[in-house]
Amino acid sequence: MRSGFVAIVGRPNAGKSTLLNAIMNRKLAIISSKPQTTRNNIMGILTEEDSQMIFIDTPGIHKPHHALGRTLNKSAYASLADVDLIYYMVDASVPFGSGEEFVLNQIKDKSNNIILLLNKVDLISKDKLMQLILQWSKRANFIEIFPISATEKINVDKLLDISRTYLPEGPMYFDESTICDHDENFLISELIREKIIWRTQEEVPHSVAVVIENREDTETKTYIQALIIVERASQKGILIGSQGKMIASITQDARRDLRHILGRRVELECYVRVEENWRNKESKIHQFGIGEMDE
Ligand SMILES: Nc1nc2c(ncn2[C@@H]2O[C@H](COP(=O)(O)OP(=O)(O)OP(=O)(O)O)[C@@H](O)[C@H]2O)c(=O)[nH]1
Ligand SMILES: [Mg+2]
Repeated sequence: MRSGFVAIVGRPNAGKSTLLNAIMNRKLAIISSKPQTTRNNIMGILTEEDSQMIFIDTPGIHKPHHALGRTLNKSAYASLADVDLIYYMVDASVPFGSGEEFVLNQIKDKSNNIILLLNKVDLISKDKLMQLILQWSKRANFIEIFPISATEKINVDKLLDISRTYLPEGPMYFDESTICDHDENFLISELIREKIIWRTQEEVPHSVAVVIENREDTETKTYIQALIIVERASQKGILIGSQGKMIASITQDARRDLRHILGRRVELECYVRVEENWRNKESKIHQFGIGEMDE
């Protein structure tokens, strides 16, 4: 059988997590229109008749302003080591600039097996796409340049077919029932964080961490207590909202999703705590489950 690892890397907001979910046909990673949504490498393991492909979604590579940002970049770079294939994803709907150039320079010499994914082609014209393909083909030696749309699932199956041909003959790395390297509580905390990102603006989405404090499963129900950590008292105020309306809405959004994903009734309680400046404290970042655990 053919098997191997495929890292999905690129700038924040390119659509990496959307692609992982599209490939896996289920939600393993959270998505938002705001940059720096993903904070951990997330493996999606796709086992088929005669192949096993392990996709690694990574945090967007960016210019860091905190210890947190450095941790995110480090995870993305770590994914590049020992993979068989790299998907370098760019957002085809935004112009090429210094941020992209920086990422390109970090990646282009890391492997001979880089597929450039021009994502969000649903947003651009055919002419524009032709132009982009020409421009990108001069920037580095990609083994393929692939226009895709992760949301519309344009060319995703074709991408998988071609990717398989670049993987070596190899073993099954995971048994076929394993689809992700994180446990259910990770997904639960991430879904809560997603709802917070969706409902808040500016610095708040970036200042939030979520930790599952307690979980109990009975015959019919799952009880979850989640701790939401923010950096400042003002952010705590925003998250709770007047008369607790904001936290109630977030809790309700998350509970709806969790009920669907866990397939059972869910009771969710969320608390908010201030941890001053946690994004600059390595020990807190680690404690909140961010970054690669074996580093
Ligand atoms: N129109 C369009 N939007 C897309 C496509 N793929 C992703 N998006 C949107 O782009 C935004 C970012 O998607 P994500 O998947 O969260 O991006 P990411 O690369 O994982 O971002 P980080 O985790 O911050 O690095 C979301 O609003 C997606 O819905 C696409 O093919 N077409
Ligand atoms: Mg992401």
